[in-house]
Amino acid sequence: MKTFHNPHHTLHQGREEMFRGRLVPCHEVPARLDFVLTELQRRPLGALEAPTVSDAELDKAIARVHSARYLEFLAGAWAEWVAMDPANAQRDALPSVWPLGNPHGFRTDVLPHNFAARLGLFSFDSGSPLTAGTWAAARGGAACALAAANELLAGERSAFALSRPPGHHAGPDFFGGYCFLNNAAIAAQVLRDGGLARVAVLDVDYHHGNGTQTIFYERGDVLTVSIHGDPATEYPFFLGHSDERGAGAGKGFNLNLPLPRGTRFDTWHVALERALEAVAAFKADALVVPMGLDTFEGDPISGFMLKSDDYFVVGEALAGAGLPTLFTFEGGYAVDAVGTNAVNLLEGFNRAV
Ligand code: Q9C
Ligand code: ZN
Repeated sequence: MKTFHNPHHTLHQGREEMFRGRLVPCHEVPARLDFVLTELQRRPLGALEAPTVSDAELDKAIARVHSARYLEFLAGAWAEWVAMDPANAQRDALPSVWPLGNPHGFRTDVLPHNFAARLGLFSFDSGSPLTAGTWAAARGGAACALAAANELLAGERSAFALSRPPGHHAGPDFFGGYCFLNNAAIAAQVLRDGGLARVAVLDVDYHHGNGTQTIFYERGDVLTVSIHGDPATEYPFFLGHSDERGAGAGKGFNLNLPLPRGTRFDTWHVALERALEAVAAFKADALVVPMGLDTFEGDPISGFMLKSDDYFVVGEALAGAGLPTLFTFEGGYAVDAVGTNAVNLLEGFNRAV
């Protein structure tokens, strides 16, 4: 399994996020990726390289998933922020006003001139600071996803897109949940455009993959499945319930498997088997796994009880689908365990193929 790592990830380094009523140091830190890299050097799974994709190919892949006005905003946001006040160069931009969705009557079709208003229009929480290097880092992550997808299209059994910031909460035209560009969705779409008829996404992050669900909700060619903390109590709260089954041509092609906070591996594993049955019934040509390690018992912001050794079993079960498989790197905030847990999962996969 080849790993494509994002050499630009440290350019995104948020200072603080709004958390339970105060600004606290960001949970999503560069060290997360460094721990995975270190563990991969200790227990190699295959070649470890930076992606080499052309700017044109990359722009095209990103634009297949995200709207033009969102991308234009994201690419220019930091320059705008600093132009407003040179002192802003020392602070991150955090949204604080949002247009509630329908039917609350606020308009989202008119693009405000005001920067803070657009920052809110294109986001859904105050936990995801936009920084000087956010765009460059996120773009580097999309390049990893694209390179990994190309690897599968070339006939490889698996590939790993190792990047941060993560992606699965980012939607067609919004950021949030520490995510700006949806790497898993970009990879899935590249696989579709490369000729695969059906692609399944199986999201194992603790948090519901709301961005990916929204991107593919009305499509029957990409199955989205997510196992996550019940949104009744867990972030992102407003999506991820089991009655969300897709709409229009996508009806029947979204599956949510919410589990209560406190869930242990035996119960979690039953949900994984159900998810894999759905993937098999869909007759997918490839599998994309947004790999969050925040299901770990030691995670500081999550509530499942998986242990480090359980991730070997998760990897093995995923390999059992028998499909070309692409992994992205999503959550996981027990920083000093995230490398072990990620590589355990991928090693479990490798052993079983
Ligand atoms: N102010 C991922 O695991 N926490 N994202 C609440 C809101 C957000 C997690 C903070 C958790 C996001 C990729
Ligand atoms: Zn998560």
